[in-house]
Amino acid sequence: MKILDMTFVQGFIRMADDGFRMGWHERNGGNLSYRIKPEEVEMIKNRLKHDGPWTPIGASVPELAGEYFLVTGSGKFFRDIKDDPEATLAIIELDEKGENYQLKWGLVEGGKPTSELPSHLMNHAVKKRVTNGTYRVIYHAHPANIIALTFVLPLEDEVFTRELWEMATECPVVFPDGIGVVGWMVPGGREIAEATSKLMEKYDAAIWAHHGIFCAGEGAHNTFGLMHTIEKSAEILVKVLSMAPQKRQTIQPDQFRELAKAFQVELPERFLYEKK
Ligand code: 2HA
Ligand code: ZN
Repeated sequence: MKILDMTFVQGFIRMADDGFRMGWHERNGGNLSYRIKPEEVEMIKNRLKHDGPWTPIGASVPELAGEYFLVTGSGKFFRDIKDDPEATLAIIELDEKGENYQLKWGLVEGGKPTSELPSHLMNHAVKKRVTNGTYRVIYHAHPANIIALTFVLPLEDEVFTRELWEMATECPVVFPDGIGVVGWMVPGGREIAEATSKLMEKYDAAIWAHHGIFCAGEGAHNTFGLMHTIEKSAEILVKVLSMAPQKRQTIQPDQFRELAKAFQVELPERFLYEKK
């Protein structure tokens, strides 16, 4: 089957283009990856190359040995993905140790997989384990309001989670486990990948201070929806903080507990602290 006709490729391209049109991907900002299902690999096998060099990932992910990923290319612009997927995207295979990758398709004008490949793959490894393989998408974007909040809120999981939950009633239902935050770090390497993947043990979203956010999910639709919900809530918080230093009224801890009961989600009590 033609690679570009595959449903997972179409969903990936649409998600990337939606993200661009949301304003989350200036220039080459952001990156996206999908862990391809074995039956999907089977359907495109005859259209893949198998003779390229093996290149170090920059991390070790034995849990993902032999798996295939569709990823955005390093330095490629999200703006171009829809018009030129074969030059901006790549399909890679990992070796039997999970330490090297081989290019199987894409990047026809040259290039490498995303500069954040270590973070993507380490997050995939964690999510594959903790979700029993159901999560397949990792998405990194640069949404302005989330980034803005990392300059004014304490960089604590509890504070970001609670403040974003308060901004829209649907938030605790969409991300009941909360959101993690890492302080500023150099992007692209193993260290930030380790910090992020540790947060992915507990959360589906991890904010990088003064940089952006990673979201994880089952498919393109849900993962985009999570990013969208978090950024929308961050936008409301930015507006509220711009209007007044203090909220006049907000959703209270007991109201979150009522919501949890009604929507059958568990909201960890550490996010429902009493404020002074
Ligand atoms: O330029 O977003 O974090 C791609 C990135 C790096
Ligand atoms: Zn980035």
